[in-house]
Amino acid sequence: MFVASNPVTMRDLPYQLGDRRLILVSNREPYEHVHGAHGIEVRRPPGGVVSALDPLMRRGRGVWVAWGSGSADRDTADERGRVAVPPEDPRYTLRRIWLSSDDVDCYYESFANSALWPLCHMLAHHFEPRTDAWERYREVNERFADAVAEEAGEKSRDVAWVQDYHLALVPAALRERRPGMFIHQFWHIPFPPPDFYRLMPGGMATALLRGLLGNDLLEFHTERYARNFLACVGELLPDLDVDMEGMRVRLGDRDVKVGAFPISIDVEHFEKLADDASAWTLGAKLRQRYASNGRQLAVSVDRVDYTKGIPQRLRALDLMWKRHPELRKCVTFLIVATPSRSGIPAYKKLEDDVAETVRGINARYRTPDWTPILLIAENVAADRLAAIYRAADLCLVSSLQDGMNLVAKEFIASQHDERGVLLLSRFTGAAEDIEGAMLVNPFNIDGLADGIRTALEMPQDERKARMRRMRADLRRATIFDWLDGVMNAASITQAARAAREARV
Ligand code: ADQ
Repeated sequence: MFVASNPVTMRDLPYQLGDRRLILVSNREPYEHVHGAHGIEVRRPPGGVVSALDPLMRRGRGVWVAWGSGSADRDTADERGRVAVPPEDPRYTLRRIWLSSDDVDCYYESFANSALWPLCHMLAHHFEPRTDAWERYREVNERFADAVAEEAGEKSRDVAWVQDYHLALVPAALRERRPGMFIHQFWHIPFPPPDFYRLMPGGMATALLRGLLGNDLLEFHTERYARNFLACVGELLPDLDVDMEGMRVRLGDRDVKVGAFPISIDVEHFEKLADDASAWTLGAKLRQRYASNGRQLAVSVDRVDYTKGIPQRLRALDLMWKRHPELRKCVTFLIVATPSRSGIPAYKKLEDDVAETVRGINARYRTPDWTPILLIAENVAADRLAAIYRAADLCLVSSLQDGMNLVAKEFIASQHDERGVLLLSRFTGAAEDIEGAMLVNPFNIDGLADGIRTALEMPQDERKARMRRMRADLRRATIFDWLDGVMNAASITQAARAAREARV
C-alpha cells in the first residue's frame, strides 16, 4: 500500500525525525513501580508490543505518555508525573497520567473494554455503551491529549504515535491543541463494518470517528479493517470525501491516510528462547510425559477473553472425543489461559465457566493413565511458553475475532523441529497474513472438531512443508519490519503533508 522509495530502518529513525521528537502515547506504561517485599520494585509488562516499543524509544530523546498504574508510581515520579527510564540507564521520559479508581472503572473497564472492545470484535451481546462511561472516556482522552501537548510545547512539530482503542479521541483533541504536530495511531484490534459499527449510539459513533480523523495516518493490521474504517466514515459522516482507492479521507485542507501494517513478534528472540537449554529440558519432559507412544500434545495459549473462542474450543474437543473414542488417548490438550480483566463480570464468569467445562470433560473421558485437558490458569514466562510451543504437535487458535493474534506467530517461531500443525481461526488477522496454517471456523463446532482430527492425522512430511514455509515467511516479517513499515509510511505521509502546506 505504501511504496517506499527510500526505506527507513530503525537505525535511521532519529535522522528521519530530524529535529522532531517522538511522543508515544498508550494506555499501558513500559515501566511500572510497585511497592514490593524489598521496597520499591520496577516491573516490565510481560512480552508483547509494549516491550517492542521500548527499544524504539531508547533510540531517541522522546517522551512516552501512559497511565501510571503502579502502586509506587507517584513516589518515583516528579510533580508533573515524569520519570526518566529505563531506570537503570535513563534514555527517555515516561510521563504518567494519574487515573482514579472511578476513572479506571469508567474509561478503561467500561467504555474501552465493555463497549469498544466487543463492538470492534463484533460480539454484540457483550456490548454495553454506558453514557457515564463514555463521558469519562472522553475526559480521560482529553487529559492524555493535554499531557502530550504540554510535553510537546507551543508550536511543536513533534511526532505523536498513539496506540490503540483506549485513546480514539486523543488525535483530534491533540490536533486542536498542537496543529503543527504529525499524529498517527496504530489500532491493535479489528475495525467492524458499518452495519455493526452502527450499534454504537449515534453521538458516540461519530465522535469516535472524528477523534480518529485527527490523525495524519491511521494504521490497522489488515486492509479489511482499514476498508471497514473508511466505509464507516463514508456512511456515518457523509459530508466527508472518502477515497477508497487511494485509502484516504480528504478533509478540506488535509488528508487522513489509512493503511495495513500486520504486526509481528521478535522472531529471533522467540527462536532463541525455544532453543535454550532450559527449553530443551522442559520440552523433553513434556514430550516424554504426554507425547510418546504415538500420543500427541496439543496447546493453546490465550488471555481468558470471550473473543478467543475458548468455550467453542472445549465444545469441539468434547464432540471429537465423544464421536471418536479411538482418539481419546491419542492427544492431551494443554490449555494455557491467563485470567485477564477479572474486574469485568463477563470475564470472571468466563474464567469460572472454562474451569467448570474442563472439569466436566476430564470427568467424562479420563482414564487411569490419561487426563484429556490440562488447564494452566496463570501467566507463564516467555521462556516456558516457547518450550511448550516447541514441544507441541498442534497449536489451536480459535478466536471468534482477533486483530492479529501473536500466539500463532510465537508458535511458528518456536517450532524448530517442524512437527507442529497450526490450526488457525479464519477470523484472525493472522489468517490473512500467514500461509501454511489450517484454517477453521470456530463458530462451526462440528467443523472445528473435524479440523482438530484432520490436524492430528496430518502426515509428518506435510506438517514439515507447511511449517518450513511459515517459518521462512515469518523471518521476513518481524516486529522490527513492522516498525520500519509504520515509520516509513509516517515519514512519507509527513513529507506529503509538508509539501502540501508549503504550497498553501
Ligand atoms: P491480545 O488480545 O492480548 O493482543 P495476542 O496477539 O495473542 O492477543 O497477544 C497475546 C500475548 O500475550 C502473546 O504475546 C502471548 O504470548 C501472551 N500470553 C497469552 N497468554 C499468556 C499466558 N498464559 N502467559 C504468558 N503470556 C501469555 C491484542 C489484539 C491482538 C493483536 C495484539 C497486538 O487483541 O489481535 O495481535 O494486540 O497488536
